[in-house]
Amino acid sequence: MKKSIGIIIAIITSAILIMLTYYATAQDHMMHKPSQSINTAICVLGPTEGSDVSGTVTFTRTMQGIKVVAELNGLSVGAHGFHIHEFGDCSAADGTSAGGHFNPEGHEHAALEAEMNHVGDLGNLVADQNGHAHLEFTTTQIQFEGANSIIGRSIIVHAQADDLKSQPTGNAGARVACGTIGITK
Ligand SMILES: [Cu+2]
Ligand SMILES: [Zn+2]
Repeated sequence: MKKSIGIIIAIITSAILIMLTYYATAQDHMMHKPSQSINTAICVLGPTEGSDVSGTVTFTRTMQGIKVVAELNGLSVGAHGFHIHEFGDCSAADGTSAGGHFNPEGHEHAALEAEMNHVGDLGNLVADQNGHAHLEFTTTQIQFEGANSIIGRSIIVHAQADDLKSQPTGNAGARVACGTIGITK
């Protein structure tokens, strides 16, 4: 009788110890699990063949959407089409490896402000007399996750203005800069 009580106590003690160890391990995992969400991204753009255009575009998650800040140099004065293209591949000398406008929803090309457009339609950059363009806006059109995620895609800056209506590209001409969008720290 005494022996069996001893065995029962041993079993209960073991069970409690196993449970405590499991709980501590679970807590440890929860505390050290890295955040899955992406909060910032960057695109470093370089010139295509024969171009001098370069710059950066940063993306930051905010309560209102994703804030986009673009700084480009080496542009001709005036407006230049500014889009996210489907592929993050800038290997072709003329930037054509980046594919067409990022369009996961199958809409027509339009302005950034349009109700229906390509997810990649970011409108135009406008360069000053020094060839510098600065553009800032916040939008819910682009995402860091899901079907509309821009991570791993590219940004293309064009030689000419995007007219915001010609299909499928806004008639913005050659590609003068290309960069791949990547996650930042
Ligand atoms: Cu484009
Ligand atoms: Zn488009």
